[in-house]
Amino acid sequence: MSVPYKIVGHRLCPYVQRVVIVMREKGLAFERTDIDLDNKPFWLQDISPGRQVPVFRIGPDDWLFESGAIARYLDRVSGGGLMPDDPLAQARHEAWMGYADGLLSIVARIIYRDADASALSASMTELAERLKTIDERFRPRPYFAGEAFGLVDAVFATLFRYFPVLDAASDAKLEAGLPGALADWWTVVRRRASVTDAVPRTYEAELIRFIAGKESHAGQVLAQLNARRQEGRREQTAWLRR
Ligand SMILES: N[C@@H](CCC(=O)N[C@@H](CS)C(=O)NCC(=O)O)C(=O)O
Repeated sequence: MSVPYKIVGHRLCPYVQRVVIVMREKGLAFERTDIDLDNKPFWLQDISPGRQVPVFRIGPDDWLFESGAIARYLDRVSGGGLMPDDPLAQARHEAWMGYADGLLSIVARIIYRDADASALSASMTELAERLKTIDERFRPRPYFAGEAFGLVDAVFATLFRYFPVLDAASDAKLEAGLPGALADWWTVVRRRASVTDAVPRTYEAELIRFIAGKESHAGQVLAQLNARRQEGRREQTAWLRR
């Protein structure tokens, strides 16, 4: 009897999304269990040495960790196509995925650590500058991988998905300010089924609530925004009942 592929993840985690996007692109069936990272199940340590997600079951009691390793493995065992065959092109894609990880670290700094408006603004500026660098040196044509969607597109998609929410927390606007080629790429990729299916329908609202629970400046701004929205909804309901 074959054992289904299983992903242990978290509803909002960008690394989990990479694996899910690959599974969807390949049309592979899987089961997904999302866990609470503030209250990790005891069994996580048995299957994930760093107690992180994603973890991926490839067979009975056989688990893989690290999103990059999982994604590349899945691509190889299902006929390839998401990474270039040429070693040099492959190395360049690896390098840009590493660059995307650097941008995700800046996003994490915004969510968890930037304590005031000026720290937030500096991080947003850094993100905008790095996006400009991507546009200049690794311009999508029309995908980052060329004619076909690839793993590097999946990785960048999980990063770009943060922008509307970060923009709501700051005066700087990443999404509206995207350089032309990146804006065109994002318009297409954000609607791709594998990308939309990698997160819950309520992703944006959940992300806002998640960040609003943090003590960072972005957290405080989004908590106020949430409170205003709730107040607006209460007033609307009261008006409808009057
Ligand atoms: N390098 C890892 C990073 C995974 C990661 O940072 N996962 C986060 C959730 S997005 C996590 O499990 N955090 C819990 C923790 O570090 O304790 C990968 O690519 O799989």
